[in-house]
Amino acid sequence: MGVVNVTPDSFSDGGRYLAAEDAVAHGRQLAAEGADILDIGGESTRPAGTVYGEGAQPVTEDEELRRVLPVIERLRSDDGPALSIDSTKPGVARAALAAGATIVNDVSALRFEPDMAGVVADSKATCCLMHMLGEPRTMQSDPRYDDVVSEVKAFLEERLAFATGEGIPEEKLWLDPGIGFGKTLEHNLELLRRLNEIVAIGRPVVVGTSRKSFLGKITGRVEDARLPGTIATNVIALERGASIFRVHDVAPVREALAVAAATVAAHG
Ligand code: HH2
Repeated sequence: MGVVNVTPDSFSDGGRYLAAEDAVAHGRQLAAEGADILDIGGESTRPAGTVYGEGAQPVTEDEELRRVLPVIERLRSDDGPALSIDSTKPGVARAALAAGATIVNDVSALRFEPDMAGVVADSKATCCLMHMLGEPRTMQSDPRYDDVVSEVKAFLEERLAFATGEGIPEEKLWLDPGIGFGKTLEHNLELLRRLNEIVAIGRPVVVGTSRKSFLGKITGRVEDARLPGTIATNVIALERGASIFRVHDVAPVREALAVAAATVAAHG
């Protein structure tokens, strides 16, 4: 899953693809690099905190639509990778699905807006349910868990039950532990180390480690220089059973995952 951020303030590439033509060109580049899915977002979830400054500013529905719709319409006409809308707003998801997206990536796991579940159910879209502690602006202020993996797992099981109860078929649901969303470095590492426990729920697991700050805490590298850490964590996630890898750098991660997958594949 390649990331297309049509935002001025995303943590690693904010402002780079804010113009629709730049975002479309970037999406085409990621498609050429082998992305199976393009995840298109018009609102950053960058948290507030010392390394982030103020955090991302909330975006109105109109502005979010103005950013993402032209990009979805043009990428759709390419007949390329499946398109995912990264949004928590039902109005944005509905319009994106009408324009050709087939996946809703809701980082609130259908919690922020009561209408979101119905939009997904009615459209028969696939939906990614992600764990987040609290909400983006506050999630990084002293997150605490007794056992992060059990708590994230219980949350995802509850959200899965909620989503199916709202009429979204289980086969349409993906789960994501939400790396970096209300987690310390240790929490993120523990979730990756024990990702098999999340995989055991029985739905495809999405992981998003790409360029995130916990990698910088280990390597000392800035966002653009976190590809080695991104590759290491995605390889571990694959070995632990993840199946969708949300990344900014599709070609190198895809290549690393092809080798990792060949290595772990069972034969005979
Ligand atoms: N991470 C980000 C955004 N959306 N969605 C899922 N399912 N999983 C993730 O880990 C995830 C996500 C944050 O990354 P990015 O889009 O690059 O930054 P920003 O939110 O600042 O736009």
